[in-house]
Amino acid sequence: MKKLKTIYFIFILTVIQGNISHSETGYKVWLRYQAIDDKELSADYLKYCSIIYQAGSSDILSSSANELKSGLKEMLGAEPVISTSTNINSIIIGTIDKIPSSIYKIPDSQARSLNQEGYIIKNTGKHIIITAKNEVGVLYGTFHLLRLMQMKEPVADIDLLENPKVKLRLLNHWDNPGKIPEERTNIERGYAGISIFKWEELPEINKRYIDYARILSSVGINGAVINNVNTAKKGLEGWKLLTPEYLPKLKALASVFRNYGIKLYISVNFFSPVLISGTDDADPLNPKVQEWWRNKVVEIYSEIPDFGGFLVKADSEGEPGPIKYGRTQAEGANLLANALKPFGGLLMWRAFVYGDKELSPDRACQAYQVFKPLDGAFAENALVQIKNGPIDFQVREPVSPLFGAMPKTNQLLEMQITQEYTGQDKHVCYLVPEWKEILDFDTYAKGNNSMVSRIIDGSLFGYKYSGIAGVSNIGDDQNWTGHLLAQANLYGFGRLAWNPDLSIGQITDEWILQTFGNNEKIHSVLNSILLTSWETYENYTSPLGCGLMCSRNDRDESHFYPAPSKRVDYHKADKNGVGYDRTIATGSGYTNQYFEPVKSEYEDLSTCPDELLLFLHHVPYTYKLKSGKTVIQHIYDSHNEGVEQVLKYQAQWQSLKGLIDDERFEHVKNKLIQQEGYAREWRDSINSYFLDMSGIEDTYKLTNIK
Ligand code: GCW
Repeated sequence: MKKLKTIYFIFILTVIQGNISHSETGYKVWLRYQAIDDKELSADYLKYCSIIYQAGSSDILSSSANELKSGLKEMLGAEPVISTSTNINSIIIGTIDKIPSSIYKIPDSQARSLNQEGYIIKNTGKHIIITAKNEVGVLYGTFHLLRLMQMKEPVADIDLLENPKVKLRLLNHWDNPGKIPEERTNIERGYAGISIFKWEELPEINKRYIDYARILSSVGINGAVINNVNTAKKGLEGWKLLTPEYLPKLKALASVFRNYGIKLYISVNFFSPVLISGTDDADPLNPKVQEWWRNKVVEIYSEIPDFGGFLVKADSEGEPGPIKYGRTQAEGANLLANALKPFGGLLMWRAFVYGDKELSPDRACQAYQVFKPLDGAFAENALVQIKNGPIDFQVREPVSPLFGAMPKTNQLLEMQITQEYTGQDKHVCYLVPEWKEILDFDTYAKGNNSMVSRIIDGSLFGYKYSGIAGVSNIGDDQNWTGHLLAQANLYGFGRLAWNPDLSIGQITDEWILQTFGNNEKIHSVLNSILLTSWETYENYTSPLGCGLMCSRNDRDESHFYPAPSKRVDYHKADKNGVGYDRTIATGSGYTNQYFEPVKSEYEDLSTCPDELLLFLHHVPYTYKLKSGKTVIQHIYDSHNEGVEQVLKYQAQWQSLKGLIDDERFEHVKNKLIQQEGYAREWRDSINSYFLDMSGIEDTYKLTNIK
């Protein structure tokens, strides 16, 4: 009887759940490989996909074959067989030189247009061939084919050639190895649990490292800096990665990454010789210091021959640098770059410096003042890594004027995937639209069409090395990113790094289809939420480019709660007006760091874009925007609208009940409920602050807002 009851219960559950087969944690991210229920389509796929022919053998090729085997098994119900014959229909994977010419001869012109990581996917009628110059290209091609299948695209006529446009496509972890001092967190600015890198267990490999590498590789990321740029601040121990204790651990991680085309990089402390070996100083011009670095690098490469290189935060927020010895940032960078050079290693030197009393009192001006004069002084294997904006990953900032200002210096663009200032894991804030604006920004460094994307793909100045680095949002939460929808940021970052010209629409569609399937309703709701979420967050937190309205260290999460009264240095609000005057005429002169016509556009109040107005100008509250509204009314309205948008998201999401598995549905639902609370808090705090400051009432008053 009991058994019968159980069966009945299961039956009822199944009926209630309708077409939802199971719960999902989000662990698989976009690599879900859901069973394809369209019989015709799966029959089409099966024509080629029950057999894999592997031309050649290598670890990377095995990664491709394994991904195909598990992905196809889940999508089509049967694990493909590895065959040694090419006579039957199959998927063929291998580099161009290994593909039997009797099967297919890649036209020379095509082979020539492939770069080192590019690939070709070609359906010959009998075979789907995935080929490339190098095995890593085959792996990227494999992920591409699997992506198409997850999106239920036809493969019968597939004939494509893809090259990544950007050479260095990197994740930067701010994970802290070793003991974590009490006031620090395991991941600086991490909102998805603790680090996935288990240093106490390494060199033992856990499965999560492999899944991590699969996830990165599936979107084309080819390098990871696995520890925080803060390496010694307040007792942090990241600097210890250069000690012998850690080398076997690094080696183990590198061996996992290597199979997925990912290079291992680490952040190092500029004072390492002093910290580790007790040398008298760390002066870049001291031959003993130079020798120390050379030996250290030899030690690393003897164990990890494809080690990527170092990332350094120097003379910044307590991390030491060359200034102590009266040396320049370039002299500091070159010390390490020269040591890495014989092995092909790279040195990435961050431009995030501010606070030096000799520089302009306006923080936004400072990185340019320090780095611009050093153009041409950096070694050829050194890159200067520049945050997208001149301050610090605010929800809205102008593009850093350093882009385009150093034609003779390799540059990397640094963006933040982890949502330090954009809602952490509590707010949905899809950053692809923001990143796209940054990449599409025309610097005019060499006239029209000098977009940031062309600087970091190396084409504008013919850089030897260049690329994009994203501060990781990965942690050991089951879903990797804390907020499930933040997975879209990781996905979008990788896709944009691969090709900055991809459209927002394409990236978003790809992510939704792979992560939630092809139900039209789900698609339209997610599209609508994701594509407006950045604007929504901006609406209730930060009007008109007026950044850093947030708390420093109040309550649990810093940079999260509203604290406008503590940030007057940044927004300069007083009784008469608001905004930071950065003009040449009357302000800090920051606008002078741009090329024409951007310089004049920003300098002139009448042409300055509304969304950057308060970043660049100080105006009275009654100043009229291009929309016709006064600044103060815009502040009130946008903050009210922001909250309304969150309420709309809740209703939209609720309409998906029953269409998405319960676990993911409830997760997002709860996040949106939390978000509403925080959005209200922001709105009330900012609006009442500006009411107090300006003494001007909200004339429109959206009183319908509860
Ligand atoms: O603004 C700061 C962040 C710090 C970070 C720093 C940086 C790693 O709040 O947490 O430190 O930027 O980019 O170096």
